Amino acid sequence: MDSVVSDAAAFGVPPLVDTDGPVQPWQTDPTRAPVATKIVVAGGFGVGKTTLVTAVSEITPLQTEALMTEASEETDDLTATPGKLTTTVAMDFGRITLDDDLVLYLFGTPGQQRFWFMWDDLVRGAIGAVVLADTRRLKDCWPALDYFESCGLPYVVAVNHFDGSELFEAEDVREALTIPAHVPVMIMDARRRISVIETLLSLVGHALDETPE
Ligand SMILES: Nc1nc2c(ncn2[C@@H]2O[C@H](COP(=O)(O)OP(=O)(O)OP(=O)(O)O)[C@@H](O)[C@H]2O)c(=O)[nH]1
Ligand SMILES: [Mg+2]
Repeated sequence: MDSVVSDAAAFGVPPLVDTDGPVQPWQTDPTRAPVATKIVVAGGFGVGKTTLVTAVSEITPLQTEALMTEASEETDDLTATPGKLTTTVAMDFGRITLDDDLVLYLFGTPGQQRFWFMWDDLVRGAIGAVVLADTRRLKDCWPALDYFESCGLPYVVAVNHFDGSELFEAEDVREALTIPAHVPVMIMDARRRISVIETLLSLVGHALDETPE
């Protein structure tokens, strides 16, 4: 399996001033104290986690994509994403600054079941998670929902609407997945920056609501 780690340095503590991406006010002004938070992006295989992190990151995202070969044909169902050539084998990492001082570090999980052992490490210190879902294969997000329910991490459900698939109302998805009423469920597009930002803002708001004073 050929694997590519595009920026191994980002596995460590992210530098305050990155070598790429626009310089943010909090990086150069010592009087500003940005609020840095960690957010996890989870969901089933090929649902769009890497796409989401890439669409919104202001730095070149770290990606750990490996080419998929015929060897994984029997385990990885590509029916819904025939154009998919690679899969995440460790994590995605990106960063976005919202409202000048709120810095979100995004950690995308690998979708394949054989890499789920990494989740415990990836979620450590996170304020919340985005669970991506595809209405053509809703059950693929059950393990992520179960995981965040059982560890008590606040999460939102973001339905990544793929072109050509039937468009459902958020409330229909809530009912199908039996998501509790207080958990936000939204229809979004992981390829569109503005749509991803709306999803992240919803998660931050929800995490604040859930966090005891
Ligand atoms: N049409 C459409 N295609 C999408 C969308 N989101 C992702 N894709 C495509 O679907 C495929 C899957 O995207 P990835 O972002 O690699 O999915 P992933 O969840 O990171 O996959 P794993 O890491 O392998 O679990 C890619 O070929 C994307 O180009 C979407 O909203 N609409
Ligand atoms: Mg991925």
